Amino acid sequence: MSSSPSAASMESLILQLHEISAVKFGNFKLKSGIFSPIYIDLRLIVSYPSLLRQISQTLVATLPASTNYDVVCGVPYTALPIATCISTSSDIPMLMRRKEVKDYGTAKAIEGAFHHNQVCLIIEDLVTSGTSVLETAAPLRAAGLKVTDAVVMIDREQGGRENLAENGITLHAMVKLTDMVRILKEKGRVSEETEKMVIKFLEENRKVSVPATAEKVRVRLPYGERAKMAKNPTGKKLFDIMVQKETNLCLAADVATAAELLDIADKVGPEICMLKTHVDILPDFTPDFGSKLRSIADKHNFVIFEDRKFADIGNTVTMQYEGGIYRILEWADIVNAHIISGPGIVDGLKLKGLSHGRGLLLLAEMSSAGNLAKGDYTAAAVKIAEDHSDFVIGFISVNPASWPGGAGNPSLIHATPGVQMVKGGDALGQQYNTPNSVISERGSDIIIVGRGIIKAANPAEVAREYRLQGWDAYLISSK
Ligand code: 5BU
Repeated sequence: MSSSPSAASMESLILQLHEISAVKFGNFKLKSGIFSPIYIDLRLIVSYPSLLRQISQTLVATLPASTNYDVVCGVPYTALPIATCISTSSDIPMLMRRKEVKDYGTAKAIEGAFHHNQVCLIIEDLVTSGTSVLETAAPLRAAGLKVTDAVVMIDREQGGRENLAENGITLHAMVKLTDMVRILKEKGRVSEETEKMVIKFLEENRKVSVPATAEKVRVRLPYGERAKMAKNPTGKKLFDIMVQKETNLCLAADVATAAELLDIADKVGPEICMLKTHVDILPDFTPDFGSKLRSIADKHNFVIFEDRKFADIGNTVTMQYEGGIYRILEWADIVNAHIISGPGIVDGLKLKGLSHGRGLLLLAEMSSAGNLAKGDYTAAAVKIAEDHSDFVIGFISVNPASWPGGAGNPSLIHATPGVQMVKGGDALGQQYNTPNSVISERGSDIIIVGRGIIKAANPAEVAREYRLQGWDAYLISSK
């Protein structure tokens, strides 16, 4: 049970925050880019344990008694110690959201034990636009948790409450910025002039909007809705197939011969939305391979993805795509490319592929240990995809929920390799996550499974099991 914090305890807290210089007056640039006459840095509170304890108690008391929650999660980093205090003193378990996922292959977006449909209270130190709360809510929701309330120490009254309400989150604030400044003035800590400057600033900056990228991750749209948004015909077809066949499984058909590949494609075909090839590993490749695979793809309604990983300059990839022995352009609906050579590679592939209705996946992340596709590199892939969304249908990703702004534009698809029923890896750096982790925790759309299926005694049966696990994970993580 909670009761509203008393005016006296609130005043005392505010004065203490001012005393430790967690609240400063001057001219400061905020995270959102605007300049403010007041700056609040609550990171300092970890140095004052008694203040930290009082703040945590007051935050809990701020919540209406009717607020229900099973777990708490602090927005990293400042609110983490506050959430920890609340967790230990209220005996409510805590979760942690990873802000930077250093090793995309093994790390989870959410740490801690939880169940599907549990309610998670978000704890934050300061809310301006509400973006940080939304960035924490997105992976929690993607993991199947419910997020309905957030409690914050200070509400800057700059649109955060409204932005969060639009996303189904009620904001409870310990104190509003104007009330805080008024109390500081009443207690002789700041001048009337300073108070007026702060009020004027707030009036001029009533609404700080949420960046478009943060908004896009709020809701995981159903594949069917995303099919309508896709600009590329193959991207649209892929989403449509996923809905029709209730599958987000891609088979990585890394078998020894073309004959075996055609055989497994026919057997596993009913379970998959996409079949991935490495055509250059087939010793018995013949020019009619493409047309034979195409007829199996048409029979079972899946798309063909040649995992060619183009990486050269634009002019060279046009020839590699169309020519040589393999004539990939003729039979592969989808190919992929590294962006190491810059956006010219997309222009080159598009020159050949677009008129054939083909699509391209960009390698934004990789599944292997120690790979270099992360951070700015991943962000560059996102930018190139946005600039070429008529041809780029999405990404090879490993943990899109952890990207700044989350999985991003819903018209683009995420396909993730490195999937098996149990976590682990191989001797050569491959790292595996489970279908549920990939789809519901990491926010991807398609699981790419190779050895997990092809080495099984009965690949079709095991593929069915992967399909069901992948589809279940999709159902629980979308609304
Ligand atoms: P596995 O047998 O499930 O480990 O096969 C994974 C497949 O996905 C294999 O064909 C790889 O070439 C491919 N792959 C990958 O594993 N990791 C990546 O980052 C990319 C592709 Br891109």
